Amino acid sequence: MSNSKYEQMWRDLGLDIAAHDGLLEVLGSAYKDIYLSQENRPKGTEYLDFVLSEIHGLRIQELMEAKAQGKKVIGSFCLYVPEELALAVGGISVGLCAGADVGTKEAEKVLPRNTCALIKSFFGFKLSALCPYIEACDLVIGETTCDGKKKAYELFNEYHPTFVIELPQMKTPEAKRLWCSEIGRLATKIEETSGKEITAENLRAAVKTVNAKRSVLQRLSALRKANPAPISGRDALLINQVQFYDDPVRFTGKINALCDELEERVEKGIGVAPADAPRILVSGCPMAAPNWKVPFVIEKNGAVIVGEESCVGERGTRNLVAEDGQTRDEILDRIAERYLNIDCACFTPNDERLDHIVEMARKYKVAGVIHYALQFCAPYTIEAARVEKALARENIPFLKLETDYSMEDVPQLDTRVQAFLEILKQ
Ligand code: BJ8
Repeated sequence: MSNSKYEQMWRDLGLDIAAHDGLLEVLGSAYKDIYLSQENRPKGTEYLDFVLSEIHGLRIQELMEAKAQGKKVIGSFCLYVPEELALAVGGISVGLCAGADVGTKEAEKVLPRNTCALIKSFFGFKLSALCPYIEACDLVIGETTCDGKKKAYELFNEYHPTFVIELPQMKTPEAKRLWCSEIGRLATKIEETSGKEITAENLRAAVKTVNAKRSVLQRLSALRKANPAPISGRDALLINQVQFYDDPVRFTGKINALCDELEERVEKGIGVAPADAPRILVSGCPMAAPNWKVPFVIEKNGAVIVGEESCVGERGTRNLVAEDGQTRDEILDRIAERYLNIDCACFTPNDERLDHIVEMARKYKVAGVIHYALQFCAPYTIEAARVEKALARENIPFLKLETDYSMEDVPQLDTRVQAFLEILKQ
């Protein structure tokens, strides 16, 4: 993944070149072990290999070229931040990665050790000058989801311009009104940052672009109902991760072509795993790139992941923005409505999430659900108890994992996943 032709660009962005080279090396070898070692991958996954090989290269170059033309790059760490607004002003929306522990040491100089790995990761990337996406961002949008994130943004703002929107924690009519006004406040901020007006016309076009991207991800999900599964969970996760970085129109085209190929596979009964491989639904915290640890452990033990109830998965793609808004304000309201439907564990009550997990378990005909939560993530670790009960009522086997981004617990995860898969086979 390292490529010296981009070194000047990385220097200009202020990256720590030696540490960044080390990161690319580790990423490259993890990718080889976890992705390139898979057998019988669909040919369309070559797009993913290319994107990953150029993730800090060509894509960053594209961002820098766009910035040179006066376009703005807007970053975020959460699914509640609508990417349509940045697109409407001709900007680029980037879902910032927070899936590696390379900057943990630096992060822990500022944040308590018992902070979740995702928060330490984005802080660490910034403090260690390792992420060209963060450095390319003109503005980062934070949100009041969990306590850890919301307090971390106050500190993050001291290092990088950060604008925080208030996300309510309940879905009452009052909360909906607050959220609509927050989306309006964000729209104004993006207009100020870009020097461009958000109009009904450019917003409508942005909604169409993002809806098309989410529709193709829905198509991908539907194809995974097939048995044998036509694509691995690892590759499906990677597709869901890449959607946050790549150009949305290019991404939609490439994944549509990949889905055509998967459709053929389904017709011919070609799969990535045997038809009797245990089918698993993974549910819980988002797996931001390059966090591939748990899916690798699950699939290398002979199971196949057929769905992700996660922000990097179906939680982020199941809803589209209604396209019937006429005026700028109406379209902003439709956007607010769509995003408030997301069922993050930061909300209370959050019964929709329980319903969605059961619905997905049935839809993808899974043998069991593996709940994945990051250590110190109160919303998901606590909500896991309700998930377990909801699944027990339906007699769906459940395994709860709590982990972080280090590799130290891989043998332990391996043993627990193997034992769970044994039970599923009985
Ligand atoms: S919409 S899941 S992306 S908040 S893992 S930082 S919750 S302590 S990531 Fe999230 Fe938005 Fe919700 Fe999705 Fe806090 Fe938990 Fe850490 Fe988390």
